[in-house]
Amino acid sequence: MHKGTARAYTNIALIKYWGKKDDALILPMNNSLSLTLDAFFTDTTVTFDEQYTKDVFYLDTVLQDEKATAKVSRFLDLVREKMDRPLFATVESINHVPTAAGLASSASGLAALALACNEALRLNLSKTEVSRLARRGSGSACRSIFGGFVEWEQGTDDLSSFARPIEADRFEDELAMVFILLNDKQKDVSSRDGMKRTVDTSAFYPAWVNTAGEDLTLIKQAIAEKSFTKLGEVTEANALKMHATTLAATPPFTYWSPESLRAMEVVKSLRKDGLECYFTMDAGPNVKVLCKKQDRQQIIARLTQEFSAEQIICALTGPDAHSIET
Ligand code: 2P0
Repeated sequence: MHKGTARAYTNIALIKYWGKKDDALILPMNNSLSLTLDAFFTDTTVTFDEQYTKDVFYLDTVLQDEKATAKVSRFLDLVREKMDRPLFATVESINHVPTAAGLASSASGLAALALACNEALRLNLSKTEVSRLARRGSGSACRSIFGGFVEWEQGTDDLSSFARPIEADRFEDELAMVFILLNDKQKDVSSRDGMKRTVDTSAFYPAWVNTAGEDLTLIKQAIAEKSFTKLGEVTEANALKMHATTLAATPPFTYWSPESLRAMEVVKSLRKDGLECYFTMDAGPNVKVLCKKQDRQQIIARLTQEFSAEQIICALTGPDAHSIET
């Protein structure tokens, strides 16, 4: 029996990953840059055993159906390529995400699974190699191997596409991300399908690719200068640009709901009142608010005047993914 357990934290991109140049290898069209967060994480135990006759997957102690298990099996196949004698596995994942938050994250999930496999099989992969492996499961998972600010270098092939931490002289410790939870329903268009449709059909997509590099340069300057204003402005603009590409896709779609727009307006009004904060959004209606850690209580207080307290969750910067002794 070969058993390993690992914990990985979710991450939110400030410069988004949006579109692949290689669907099979999950190579992105542009570099992305994220902040790893402490509030949401996944603990995964994987056990490979000679006795097993198939892969089995439990999520939050519930046995998963064939479809969910097949996804895990496809990832395990990549790991089995590294084994002399391939074995089936049991995967047990616990998502430490507030219930009904709609934030079950493939990033923390696949990052924890990749690292747990490394532990179980004593593969002795470097963090870079674990990041590459996690990327094959879900692109954004490669960033969850590291804490703090993380850049995913797009690369040109399987070897050169991985994430690495960005040295920021502890600037990341001055930040917080406040989540406004607006909808916990399954989304209509998955991020995987949404980005593919956008790459294939959106007239705005070339503009996204052409300007992603500039946005990355600007945000790295902001980090180097520890300029919160610059960091926030680039973050917000980049998110808006990503979401603009979906409106020009065929058929068009958006992840925004009326409540998302309301939340964005609230963020703008907080800013007008001198509480500096900026929004970002991903492949769903929830709005995430980037702010200074020292301002977070005031911002939470203002947001709870507009939304219910259960809808507001605050995260600080999170650490590297790590193995857990069982
Ligand atoms: C991101 N998203 O950078 C972007 C912004 C969603 C919007 O990474 O197909 O689940 O498994 O590589 O990683 C979500 O996409 O997609 C994502 P796959 P993934 O965080």
